[in-house]
Amino acid sequence: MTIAEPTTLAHPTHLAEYGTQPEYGTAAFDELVDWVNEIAALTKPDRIHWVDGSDSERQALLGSMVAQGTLIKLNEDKRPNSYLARSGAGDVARLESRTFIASEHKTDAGPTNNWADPAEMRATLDGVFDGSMRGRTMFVVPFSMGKVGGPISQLGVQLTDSPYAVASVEVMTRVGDEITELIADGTPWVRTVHSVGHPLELGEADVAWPSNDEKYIVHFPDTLEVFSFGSGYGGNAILAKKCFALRIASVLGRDQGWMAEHMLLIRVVSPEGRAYHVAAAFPSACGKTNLAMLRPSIRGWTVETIGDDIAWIRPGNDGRLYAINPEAGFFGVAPGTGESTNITAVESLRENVIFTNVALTDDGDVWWEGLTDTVPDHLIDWQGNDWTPDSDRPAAHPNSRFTVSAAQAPSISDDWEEAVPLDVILFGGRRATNVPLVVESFDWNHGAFMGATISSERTAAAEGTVGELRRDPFAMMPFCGYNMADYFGHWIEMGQSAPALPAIYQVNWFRKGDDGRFLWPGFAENSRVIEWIVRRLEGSADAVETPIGRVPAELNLDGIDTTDADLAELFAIDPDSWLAETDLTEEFFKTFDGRVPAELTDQLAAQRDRLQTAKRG
Ligand code: GTP
Ligand code: SPV
Ligand code: MN
Repeated sequence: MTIAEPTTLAHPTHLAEYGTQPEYGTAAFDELVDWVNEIAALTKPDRIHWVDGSDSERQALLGSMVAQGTLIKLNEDKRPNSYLARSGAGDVARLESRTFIASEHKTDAGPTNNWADPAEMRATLDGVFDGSMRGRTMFVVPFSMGKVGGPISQLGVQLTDSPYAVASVEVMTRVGDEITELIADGTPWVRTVHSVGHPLELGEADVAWPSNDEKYIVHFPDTLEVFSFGSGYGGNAILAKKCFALRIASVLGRDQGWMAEHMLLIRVVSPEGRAYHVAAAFPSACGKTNLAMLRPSIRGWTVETIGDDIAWIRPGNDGRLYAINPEAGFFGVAPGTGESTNITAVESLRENVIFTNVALTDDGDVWWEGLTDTVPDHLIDWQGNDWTPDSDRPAAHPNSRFTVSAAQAPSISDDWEEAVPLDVILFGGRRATNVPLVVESFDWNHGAFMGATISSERTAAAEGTVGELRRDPFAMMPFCGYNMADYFGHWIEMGQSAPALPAIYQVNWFRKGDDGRFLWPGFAENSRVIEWIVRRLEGSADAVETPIGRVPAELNLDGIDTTDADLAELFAIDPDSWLAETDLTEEFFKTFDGRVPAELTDQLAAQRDRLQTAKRG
């Protein structure tokens, strides 16, 4: 295995023959060119490269990053066409504290977002972006979220000085000339600008992972623009993902009567061959990719993957809600993804993958905690240091990730790019206590209340103390582009706009016993919960009413050794802790200054009544 030495060339020759500006000669295309030139005048790159999305261009781009030292090419025999990137230690996750909603009015951002005055923020950004691309190439990346030309799809363009971001956006979205053509024809598009914020002086050598200590991830919801500065990592740099497909799209959805959600999307097929579509909102690193690739442990059931992170949902003419996965790839959490937990993901990663911040094996392959039961004797850790099982730190960063095209998952649906009618919506989070394995809502508004009251233990997907419990309504706390209380209201309204609504359930795979062990085996066994839900839809499974919703009268436990005691603990509902939780929800709702819809405060009051009745016994 050879690791290329970083060169001092800012512009490796690999890309020289690519990147010329196309010509369309329409007013709409001129508008794009004017914007590109305007951003270039501000950021002052050495060169502008229009990305055409071709395979040969991609290979040249990857080659330039290997020459530069940003990517390490993995062993071609073990992991064909795959690469490892190592980010700087200060650039490893989303930064919620540096994420801003610059809406005209502060109340339109709401108490759960960092608001910035748009005029002041524009002045700040003009300062930090001034000359920020000096010595670098600015790439113009036209992309489509949803299949190109699809009825629910949206277009965007990302300008970036990060070839790593370009290579990632190419996997996560659809990139290419056919998008530029649609833009030239007048299809609306969203403007996104990204700089790692590390300009190069003439002759200055580049570093493997350029970034800046100062970071801004800024959304202008009123003008549908995104500006991201200083980070090259994940959602901070792949602007089509959280910035556009959730924060900006949630605003479009509010205004146009649809929904942008942090949800996976699957098709469940029962042993009788009936298909059901399930969307599930879990906070970051709480099991979406795992459930999206579920390989049921119970006989006769299959699950097909449609999406693993984001769903765009619209009412159809038949009164049902239809969903698409707007993305084209998976940016998945590596640690904990292994043969025993998510074999489908492991099989999806055999080739054509960009790994970030995982460990490198001595034979030029990758490894992370949980990939295999046996731990290699020696590794190079995510920061490039020697590592052995005695080392007192993880070999892979807890938020290390893989970037791979969705089509490569063996479980992907044949028609995964089409919209599917939703039968079920799940809400979940990481809750060591209180929240049962599964609870059925009484109706849409009660289900929306479940979504609005999700709390979850923090993960490594963003900065903050891992394990600390925090509110994450609808798993959208970091991703809602407007006032969260108005978003609650939008959910209530959507419930009135579609008469044939999906059923809503709350799930929790993460409840622990007093001894700290997970009470539920999780992963493939989560299919048992899905089975009960499907049988409820079909009317053949029974439920028991509790103060917080309905729980299974019986769950299929054939073939697993969950004890009766564990099962009782998994479903235990303690009125006192739930009343305490209800008080906290009331406090949380109060932070919205009366903007929380009455339907949800009514749900809160009704739940409190039911809990008090239960307590009196
Ligand atoms: P984002 O990409 O950040 O939005 O995360 P995600 O929700 O897609 O998370 P993912 O499925 O990648 O899971 C993250 C972690 O949760 C991994 O370490 C998994 O091993 C763990 N996990 C997923 N499902 C289960 C489960 O059923 N039980 C337990 N105990 N852990 C799980
Ligand atoms: C998440 O944090 O929910 C992710 C990863 O899906 S990122 O794209 O970095 O936001
Ligand atoms: Mn996510």
